[in-house]
Amino acid sequence: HKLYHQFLERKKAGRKSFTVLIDPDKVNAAKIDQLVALSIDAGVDYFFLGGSLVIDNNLDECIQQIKASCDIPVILFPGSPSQISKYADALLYLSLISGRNPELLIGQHVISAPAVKKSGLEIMPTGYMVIDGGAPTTVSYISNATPIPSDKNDIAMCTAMAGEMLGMQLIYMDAGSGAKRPITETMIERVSSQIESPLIIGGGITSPEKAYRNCQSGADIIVVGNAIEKDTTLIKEMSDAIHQMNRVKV
Ligand code: 1GP
Repeated sequence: HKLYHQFLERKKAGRKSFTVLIDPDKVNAAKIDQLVALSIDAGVDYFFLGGSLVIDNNLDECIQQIKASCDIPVILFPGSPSQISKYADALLYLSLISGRNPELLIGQHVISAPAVKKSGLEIMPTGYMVIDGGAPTTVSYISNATPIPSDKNDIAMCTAMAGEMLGMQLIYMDAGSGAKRPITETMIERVSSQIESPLIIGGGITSPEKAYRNCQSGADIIVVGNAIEKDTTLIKEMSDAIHQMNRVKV
């Protein structure tokens, strides 16, 4: 449990981490090279790899290419059980605890359990919570589950608490890729005050200021995908803003 141990150590030290989300369907080899070079330069902590759809089925190649040029850990963030690759370092083993779709709570896990176990990946049990991002996102549509309304802070808090007590080692609150409204700082504060597990926040984060405020509110790991696809200079700006928190503490 190498990476999870690192998450915990960082949380204990109040250190914040920045994750770049790469959707294998949206990148080609040249784009991966560019993203990796910029991420090394910016001091990015992790890569998450995954998407809701699998169009090209190039996950293995994508990860091998990343691994060939850097040692930033690659963590799978799968939209479905088919998105598993032994070349990654770890797997966010997601249960959609904000929804009431049994397939995404436990059904798909049962079907894919032998394959997941055989992969040898570090498994990170993750309570995945989709929060309403202002307009239907791919994840809210595909999951066939109602997201938590963006102003229902107590529902989010109780969901995260229940997930943690059920044994989830991470809580990931996601407004969905390209969300119009990212998760509010009030919700992040409320949830982070009641859980001890590392808290991952993503979905619709487009500015370094928002990333910084999320960290101040209790987020441990910030995930950005969409905004970076549009403007790669944001990698460095986001990374600096998030790691700024670490310097303040020291
Ligand atoms: C989506 O949390 C991630 O699952 C990141 O969202 O693409 O909007 O940054 P964005």
